[in-house]
Amino acid sequence: MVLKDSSFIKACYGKNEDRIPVWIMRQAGRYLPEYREVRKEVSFMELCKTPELIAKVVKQPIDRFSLDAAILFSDILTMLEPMGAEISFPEGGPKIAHPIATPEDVDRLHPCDVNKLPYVFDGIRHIKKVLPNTPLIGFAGSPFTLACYLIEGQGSKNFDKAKAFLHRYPDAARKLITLLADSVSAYLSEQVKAGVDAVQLFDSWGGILSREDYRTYSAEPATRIFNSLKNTNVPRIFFVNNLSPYIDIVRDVPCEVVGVDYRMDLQKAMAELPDKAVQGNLDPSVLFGSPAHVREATQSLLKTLSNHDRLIFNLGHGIQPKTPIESVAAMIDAVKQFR
Ligand code: 1CP
Repeated sequence: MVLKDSSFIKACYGKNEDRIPVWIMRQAGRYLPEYREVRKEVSFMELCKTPELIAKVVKQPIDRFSLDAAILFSDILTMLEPMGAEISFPEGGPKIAHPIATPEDVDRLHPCDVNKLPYVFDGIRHIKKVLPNTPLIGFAGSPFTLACYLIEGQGSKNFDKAKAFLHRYPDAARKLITLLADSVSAYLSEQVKAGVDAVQLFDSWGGILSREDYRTYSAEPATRIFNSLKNTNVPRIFFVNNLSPYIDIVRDVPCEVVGVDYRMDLQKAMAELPDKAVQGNLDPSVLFGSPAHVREATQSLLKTLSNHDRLIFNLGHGIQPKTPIESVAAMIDAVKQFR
């Protein structure tokens, strides 16, 4: 099958009349026993740096559930290493040594040299060999999301230090965001050259900003990145965690698809984004219910929508590590049966 005729790619352009495509954010991960098996042998970093293993774990959820798209296995923080950041992934989540605290720390970072990430692009080529008929999504973190980790040094609930940095050092903040935006552009463009069929920008933390700051630090850099990818002719997906307060701003960001988090009414998002496809947005915690409950919740979400031609079904955020597999299967089956 030519991939541009797949339900996933057609839905990205709002032209899907077939079955509704479905994939799951974080679909290759710890809720899968076969992924945990691989992780018994190698650390997360080693996994991200071994192209054969990348392809193996990307294929796992596709083999198990026949999902309609695969996603590259890596992390949003991977590209920060060649920029000069020291990253590690201990049990409790990622850590960055010597977080950014001053404008001088920003000056110490370099633009991302994509030649230092050969395992990512080799990984993509390996995935295309083992999954030639499944659209493959490449990805990167949004500049503000990456800045959050660079400044905070780790995950956080509100990323207060990162927000304070924007206002304490506005010139350095703009410099950092522009450096990250240009690095993300180069990184995604190289992923497309290696063979990905779509790209997703994860704006996981832009949703903690005021509207004014969202414009400056999320929407503007996203626009810069997506404009740079325009001629690649792959669909561009913008996942915005906490979309609702900014949806009128996001409407003007040049992308084909907006990923909607679980807090927002999906029909409302579709109505307010008439020229875009939407991706989402079942609450990941629904999957902790029984298969019958999950089936019902999936159908009832789908029934609220007036247009299914520009829908890519997904969760409204990443799947959680303890999610029961039977519920995942029930959700996917309910989507596949719907049309
Ligand atoms: O133990 C393990 O196996 C590591 C857990 C893990 C995994 C499986 C991490 C650490 N990252 C990943 C892979 C990953 N991360 C993927 C590819 C797989 C897929 O989607 O199937 C992707 C797309 C990401 C993206 C990512 N990493 C985001 C954006 C998405 C989101 O959730 O909003 C973010 C914020 C991260 C940072 C990160 N990396 C890992 C963790 C646990 C975290 C979150 C840390 C935090 O904020 O507390």
